[in-house]
Amino acid sequence: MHENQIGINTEMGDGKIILHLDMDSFYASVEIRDNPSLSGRPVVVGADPMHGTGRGVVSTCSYEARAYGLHSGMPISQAYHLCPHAVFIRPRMALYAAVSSRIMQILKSMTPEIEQVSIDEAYCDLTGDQSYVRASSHAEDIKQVIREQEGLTCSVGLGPSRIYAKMASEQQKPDGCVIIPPEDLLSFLHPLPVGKIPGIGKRSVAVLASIGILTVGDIARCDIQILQDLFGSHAVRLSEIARGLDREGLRTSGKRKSISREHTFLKDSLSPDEILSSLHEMVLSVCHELERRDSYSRTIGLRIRDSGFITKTRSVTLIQPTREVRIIENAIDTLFAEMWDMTPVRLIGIRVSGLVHHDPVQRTLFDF
Ligand code: TTP
Ligand code: MG
Repeated sequence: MHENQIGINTEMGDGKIILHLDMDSFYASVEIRDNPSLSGRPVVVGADPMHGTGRGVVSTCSYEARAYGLHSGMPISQAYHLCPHAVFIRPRMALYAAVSSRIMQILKSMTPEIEQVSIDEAYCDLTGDQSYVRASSHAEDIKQVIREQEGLTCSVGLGPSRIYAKMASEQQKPDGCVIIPPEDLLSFLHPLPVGKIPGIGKRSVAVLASIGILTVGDIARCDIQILQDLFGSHAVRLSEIARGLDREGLRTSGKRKSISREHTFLKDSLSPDEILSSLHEMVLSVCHELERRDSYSRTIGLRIRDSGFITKTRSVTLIQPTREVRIIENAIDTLFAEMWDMTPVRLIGIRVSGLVHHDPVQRTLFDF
């Protein structure tokens, strides 16, 4: 391995880059896409208004309808009175579900890891892009593919945690793309009204307003004891969010974050040749999988378990993500030389993580 292939990546530290994506007026946009004569008109998807006597609610409505004060959850009769000339459509759930699953497939094919949280909303981990410049061009690519393949717009936000990414994506709807790197986090957060924090509903907004707390910045400066009296066990997290300290990533099992292989010897092995040839087979298999997923790995790990079931693991982080057999093999050989203490080996395993989805070299050369 080239000496400079090993090293801790200092460009990003441990900072996550999380993307939140939310389709714009989702059900209504699908209806408009399938019937372009509706474009530009107030469109309401929901219960039958029955000329103002209908029961049930608005599922969603186009942004043109929102200009009349209509919104999701509003009684359909009220929506009818506010905007009688709107086009009222019954929901076609099977259609929206099919569109949703194609959009999630696009996200899965374009990012190493996604967490779908509703029919039209998902988080993706773009940490592997290593910089907000690269991640934002990645985000624009995603928006473009969804537009081209599905004829729909979405809004995305990028930030150092899932909650900041979500707050960012909501900032510029529809068709927005808001990037909040850590250095801009406090100036983004502090002027926002407290109700912009997901989970802070109307009641909490009113309680906070009653003691003069109107903005996220006011929460950040508020004594934690006061927040504790109001929000109990949620106070600490709320305060951290307001102070820009939250770093929560995706809530997934992490299955797609790494690829691993392991092998247990029939008889504990003392032969470096046998151990290394088994490791090299695993490297080949991992590289095939990386290729199949169109991914590259930044962190290469080795695990050795001895006959007494003591397990040691160690990893190296490469400067450039790779799926080259030679580079990964060299990293494994180096780790093995460092870790093996010549005692019998029961099990060995390798794990590649820090997966990114694009060719890092091409990105560096052509995109920036
Ligand atoms: P949202 O993403 O909350 O709303 P939206 O996509 O319609 O509009 P926005 O541009 O503000 O994101 O919800 C996604 C879909 O879920 C929405 O199109 C319809 C459905 N939905 C309901 O059926 N009832 C509701 O109360 C809400 C909020 C959404
Ligand atoms: Mg939406």
